[in-house]
Amino acid sequence: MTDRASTGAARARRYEDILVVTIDHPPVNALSAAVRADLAAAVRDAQADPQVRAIVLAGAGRNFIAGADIREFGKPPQPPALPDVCNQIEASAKPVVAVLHGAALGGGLEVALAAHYRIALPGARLGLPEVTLGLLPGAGGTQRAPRLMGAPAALDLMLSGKHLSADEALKAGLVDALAGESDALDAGLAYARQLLAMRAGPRRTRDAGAALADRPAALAAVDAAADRVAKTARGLFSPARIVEAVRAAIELPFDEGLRAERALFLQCLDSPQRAGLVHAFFAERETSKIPGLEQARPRRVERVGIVGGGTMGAGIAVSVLDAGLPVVMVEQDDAALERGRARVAQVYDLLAGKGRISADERAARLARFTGATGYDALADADLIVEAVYEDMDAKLAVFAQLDRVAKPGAVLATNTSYLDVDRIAAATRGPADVLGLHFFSPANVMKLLEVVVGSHTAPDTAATGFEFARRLRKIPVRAGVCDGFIGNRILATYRQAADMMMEDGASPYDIDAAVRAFGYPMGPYQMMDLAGGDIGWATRKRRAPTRDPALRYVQIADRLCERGWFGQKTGRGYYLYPDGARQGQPDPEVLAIVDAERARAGVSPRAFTQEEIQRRYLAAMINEAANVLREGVALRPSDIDVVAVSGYGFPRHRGGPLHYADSVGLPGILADLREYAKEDPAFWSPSPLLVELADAGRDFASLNRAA
Ligand code: 3H9
Repeated sequence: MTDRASTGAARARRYEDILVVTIDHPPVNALSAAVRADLAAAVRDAQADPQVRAIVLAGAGRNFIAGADIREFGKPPQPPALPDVCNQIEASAKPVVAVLHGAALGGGLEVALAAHYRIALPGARLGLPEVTLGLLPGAGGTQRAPRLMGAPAALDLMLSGKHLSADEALKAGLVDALAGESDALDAGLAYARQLLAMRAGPRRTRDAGAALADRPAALAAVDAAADRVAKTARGLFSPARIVEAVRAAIELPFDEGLRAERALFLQCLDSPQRAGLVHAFFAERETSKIPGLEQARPRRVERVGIVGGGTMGAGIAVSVLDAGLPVVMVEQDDAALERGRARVAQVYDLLAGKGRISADERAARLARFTGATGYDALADADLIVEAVYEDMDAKLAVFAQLDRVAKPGAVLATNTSYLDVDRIAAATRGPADVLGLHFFSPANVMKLLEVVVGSHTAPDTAATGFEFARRLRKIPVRAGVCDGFIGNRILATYRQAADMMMEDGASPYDIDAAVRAFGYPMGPYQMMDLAGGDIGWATRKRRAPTRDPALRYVQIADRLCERGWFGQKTGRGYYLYPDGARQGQPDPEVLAIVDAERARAGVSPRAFTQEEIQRRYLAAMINEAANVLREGVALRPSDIDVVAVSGYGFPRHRGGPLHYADSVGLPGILADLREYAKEDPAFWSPSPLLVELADAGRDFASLNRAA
């Protein structure tokens, strides 16, 4: 029986004396204005209805509630506000039970914390992940969670953004019971009936005190968290505010604590970091929406072949094995195959050693791995990834073999990081079956996967690439064919800008420090030392005959490589790594080489401020990103942002280079480029797309909306 009309976002229905309010707002029951209004009205009406003795809150579909509606942030607020709805739920004179299944996250968990009782179904995931969006739990979460689970556990939950399983939530004190039933409605009704039978009334979290009874210990946990955040949060805005809100939960009466939380929440909501992180959230979900591929059906992939057992091949193998698929690895001889197998086993040994996977899981994953030294072993593979070294002739030879052995309809992928996928495809009789799958190292860890669609790649081949990425839990980004695709092409440009600054007077250490100060975990020279300078050197030597003499070429990296200084693995590169240290030390000999190169190039060095280094680095990045977009190599600005954030360490809270460009304003970026172009027009020439957008008063985001 339906008791009241609503917009349908939350339905109220009475089962004898229990009112069940079901939040039904696909896809994830986010707390939109309509949901909040319906929820508030249902709880209010229930107070006055003598036939209702208890209230059950549940979610329709796959989740309880995934949180506040992220799409509403930054827009004018619409009543009722979520904190008020939560307070109203808590104030109910009739007991309220929340039944959690699927996601009970952020504002969703806060609704549950305001309820008087919580039960969780198997598979429920509970969390307060607001920190990942630059926010803090702003509907009472910072005040109620510590009252239930204690300050240390609540701080850990909110600062990490992690999800807890139903079991973990029970142990932590966040829920009262695990439901035996698999149906939320049945479970909620059964629990509410029990409460009524026991004459259990409302039990308000605001009055729960035991978990915070030891005030000095709780405050010590807050101080410790404040120290930790100061050391590790690298310029992030919301973590320190989360800590302060929890301090308020301990020091202030409940209502004052709520007010403190609200003030801190609004600071976060207004911060550019919140805008950047929310942009990154939606951008990641947008990458798989490819115009023209909506109708394409991915091909079935049950068996995967991998050619090459080096670092990349082995990492890809682990990623595929982790997804539950069998792998056949092909290497050229037994010794190379054994090394490949050992690399795969080593990853699992490490994971098992750290307790991340059980011994059984390790064994099961390795059991799905087989190796061979002949291509015929790939005859029944549905998808084959070539991961041999970066050389066109080597790749062509592999594809000629794959063309011979692969079954009809098998998808053939190359893991090249910059070579021409169309040329590789042309080595086969079926270029429609060929695409690039550019994994990032370590391939079993890095989320980004560039799906390179060649001029002959069939739509269902491309769709298979995206579906494969989804199974591997990667973030796929569509890229067109060009030298370096999206990520490496842009990287080459801003590295060149860094090299030019180095030759003009900034030390590699100044440049790294400026890039870290912007929010990157490491600077470009630290990164090069980590990756190994030899690979880039080999590429530069190969490309030397075709290099455009009109473009400036900085030779400092070559001078280091000629000495065998390839970075961490050789104990020195731009930095010194004495006794295998991972943290490098500045090297006076490198500075002397840089000086000598400046003299050789006829440059009189000048000083660079940290701000100038950052501006040039970003202007180069944004300008090349605009070219990549203009040429259609990337589909939309937000795809480039995803590549930079998930593959190249661009600080997530700044959203990505093009979101960042919009936030500082395109006219300013263009003015910088024009200024720098006076010194070197060939390198700094502004992208026509950037000029067009800036002149029209538009931003990159307007292109996202159009894509
Ligand atoms: C908060 O709660 C603040 C409060 O403390 C204070 C307020 C005062 N809103 O991820 P999926 C969309 S902050 C709007 O692909 P899955 C998503 O964009 C919030 N939309 O599915 C996508 O749309 P589309 C704290 C949302 O099954 C679709 O739903 N909560 C929201 O892989 C499917 O999403 C969080 O941070 C939302 N809250 O994963 C949780 N969530 O189809 C954020 C999702 O158009 N959400 N969408 O592309 C998640 O972590 C995952 O979406 C979830 C499902 C695990 C729930």
